[in-house]
Amino acid sequence: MSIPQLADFDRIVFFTGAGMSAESGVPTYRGHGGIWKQYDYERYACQTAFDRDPEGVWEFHNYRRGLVGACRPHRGHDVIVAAEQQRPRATVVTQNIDEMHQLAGSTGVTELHGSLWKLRCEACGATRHGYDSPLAELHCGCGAWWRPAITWFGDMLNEAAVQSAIQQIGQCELLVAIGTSAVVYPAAQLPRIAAANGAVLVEINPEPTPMSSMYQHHLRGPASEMLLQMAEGLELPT
Ligand code: BV8
Ligand code: ZN
Repeated sequence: MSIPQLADFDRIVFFTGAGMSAESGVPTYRGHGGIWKQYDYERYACQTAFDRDPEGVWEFHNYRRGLVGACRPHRGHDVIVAAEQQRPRATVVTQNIDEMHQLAGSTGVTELHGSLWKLRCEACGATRHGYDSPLAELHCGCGAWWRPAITWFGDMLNEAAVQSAIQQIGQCELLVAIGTSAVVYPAAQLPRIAAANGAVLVEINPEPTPMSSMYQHHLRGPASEMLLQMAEGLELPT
């Protein structure tokens, strides 16, 4: 079966996971070099840990800011930006918190799990979006700890983000899932909506996933190369 070409579709959703950022140098969560192999999320990346040991959680999240802050988008991100600019409606629904899509120039990004670069104060409701790495001032002006505005395990997802994702995925003609292991819910089940609506589904991942059987096309390789194979007819930045 020939590889679907982005230029042949008007409404496209790119559904991305950590594997989309792997070639940028951002560690994935699972598999080889996965960050959960080095750091137990129950100690460093969940509300209970934050309530018990905010310093430890901030030490880990400043470490992540340092890691991610040194990373840059790759050619696959450029393909997605070109599709956004040259197709009537191409958007990104991402599970990632690294803002690599935005750094590449994507403007239609829905973050299902928040952002490493966003903060919120649970005491006064203040929010902050900045790229300080490390974050030096760990307390909000009201004196409470800043909390990374990330959806940790056990957190409810941001309802507006989920509803927006469902709307985009429900209307797309092509869904391209890139670099996700499809094991974390409720995000993992969102592509099912596109399948139910008869969209064309492409899975870009060197490995199969529990959701692979739902996809008509499986591009078993790295995101940058596989996205370039879908980009005939798109003008890419030099
Ligand atoms: C929720 C941000 C309601 C955080 C993440 C018990 C208690 C509480 C909850 C649960 C529970 N049991 C189950 C749950 C639900 C839980 C869940 O699904 N757990 C799973 C593990 C079973 N979900 C939740 O907790 C969610 N909230 O359900 O709220 C609730 C509340 C209370 C109680 C019950 C229910 C919140 C989930 C969000 C967690 N936050 N990230 C942070 O970063 O610190 S999860 C994290 O993993 C990512 O955000 C992502 O969403 C998720 C999956 O990761 P992937 O992106 O897929 O990355 P991964 O490393 O796994 O895979 C990389 C893939 O890329 C691989 O397939 C690899 O082959 C591929 N790849 C590698 N290189 C490349 C490549 N592909 C292409 N190119 C390459 N070069
Ligand atoms: Zn505050």
